[in-house]
Amino acid sequence: MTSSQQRVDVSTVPTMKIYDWFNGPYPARVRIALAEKGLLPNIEFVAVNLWTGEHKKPEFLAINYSGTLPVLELNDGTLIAECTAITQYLDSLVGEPTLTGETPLEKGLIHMMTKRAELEFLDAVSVYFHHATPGLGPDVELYQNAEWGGRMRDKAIRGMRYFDSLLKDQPFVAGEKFSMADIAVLGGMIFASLVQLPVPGECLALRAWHARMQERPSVRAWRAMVERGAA
Ligand code: GTS
Repeated sequence: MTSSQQRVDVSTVPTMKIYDWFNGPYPARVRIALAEKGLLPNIEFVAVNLWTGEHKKPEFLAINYSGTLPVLELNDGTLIAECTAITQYLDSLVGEPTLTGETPLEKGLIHMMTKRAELEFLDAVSVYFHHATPGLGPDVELYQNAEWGGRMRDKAIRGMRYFDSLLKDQPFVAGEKFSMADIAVLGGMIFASLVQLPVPGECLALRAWHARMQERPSVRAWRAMVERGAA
């Protein structure tokens, strides 16, 4: 049986929980993936307040050892953390086309570019935020290293230039199709915008791709949820 034959109809998927924070960049990745897959109606969102450090309290660490958002909880209590893992699960569950690839080559390239989007861009912006800015505030940021944060800021800008160079020659981050890798770079753009880290002016291909992404119904749906606030 192929993976697409194992996928089920959205209407048969039981309600699942997502622990997240409404305007978080990593939560955005999963919210956009959910919208792409038509799964938003199946989700009960549980707000975990990052600004009060709820994600570092023992109650939440029991849900996710890493103390990060988002986390998916299935209706049998199974917990899946990490945006890539959650997206992989949702993608395998329902719907066409896939976000994580159909062929072995697509799967490999999408996985590589998603990891690269995290390592070279999104995670670097996150480290910059937590170390070289006030971050989530003194009660949550118990250790900061501004020098490391500054280096990660420079790394994130190099990452933007890298994705710009890639998008000069192809429409999407992993090639010809929209995928989880585009969503990961979008996460980086969302975080960069929140921390006022500008995209270099000469990154025209990255800017054009970003403008195109804003037209996707899934990205519009995510933005509408952010505008509605914590839910
Ligand atoms: N590798 C994790 C993933 O992919 O899920 C990273 C998740 C992550 O860093 N999430 C952020 C977090 O929990 C949420 S947000 O900043 O995007 O809203 N940060 C809190 C912290 O203290 O690190």
